Amino acid sequence: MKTILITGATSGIGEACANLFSENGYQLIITGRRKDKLEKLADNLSSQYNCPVLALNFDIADQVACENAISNLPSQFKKIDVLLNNAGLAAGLNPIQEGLLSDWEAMIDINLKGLLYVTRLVAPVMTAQKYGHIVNISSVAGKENYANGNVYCATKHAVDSLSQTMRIDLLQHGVKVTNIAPGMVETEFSLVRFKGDEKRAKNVYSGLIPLSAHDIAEAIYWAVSRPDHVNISDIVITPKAQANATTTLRK
Ligand code: 8X3
Repeated sequence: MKTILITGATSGIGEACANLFSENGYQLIITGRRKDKLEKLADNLSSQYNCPVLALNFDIADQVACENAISNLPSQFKKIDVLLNNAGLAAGLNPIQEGLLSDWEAMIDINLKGLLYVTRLVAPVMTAQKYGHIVNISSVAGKENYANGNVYCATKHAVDSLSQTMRIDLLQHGVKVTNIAPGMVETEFSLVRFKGDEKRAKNVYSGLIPLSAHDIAEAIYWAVSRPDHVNISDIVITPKAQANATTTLRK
């Protein structure tokens, strides 16, 4: 049975992937900060798909917590086939001169440092076993820049860059690396970015059909389920009504 470790599995793309990978016979290691949601998801997955699930409740921005959780995995979960670096967030949408330091720090700590902490712990497992697949969730904001996106765009550009360099470093070890760059996906993303302002969050997707988390999960599952000799390097995926990070068609 293959094992996938999914960070930020309690909602959105992470949760959709948890469902899709369990449905396809994987056992899961799911991580998240929200204990209740994480445990509820673990219960649902094991009862619905009858798959082993290990729920690890910690904050990936906390390096010691990452180490405690991931370096002490039960033997059944020690062999990790796929690492899905999904945990991430956008906090605020302000011009650079008005940005909140706490927002910037949250994005740098989770989107970038958290991804690195987890990767640093899991990549040696994969290089030792001489196989594995790391999937990094970046964004169209990692390919382009938009007004007020400043630090969010910077973190996602960094993830895009890391995907490219990880692929080089891990090449000789038989470990594949895929970068996923979604456009507008209707999840908690905008609600988190706008600090719970539901009207503003809803407005982001008004007049168009956004992607669902399941749409992205399907792309990820497709990339991971290619034959061993095939590496999908990068997938940019937007709604039909979005041409790039800043151009949308609304009705
Ligand atoms: C999410 C896509 O365009 O809102 O990363 O930044 S966007």
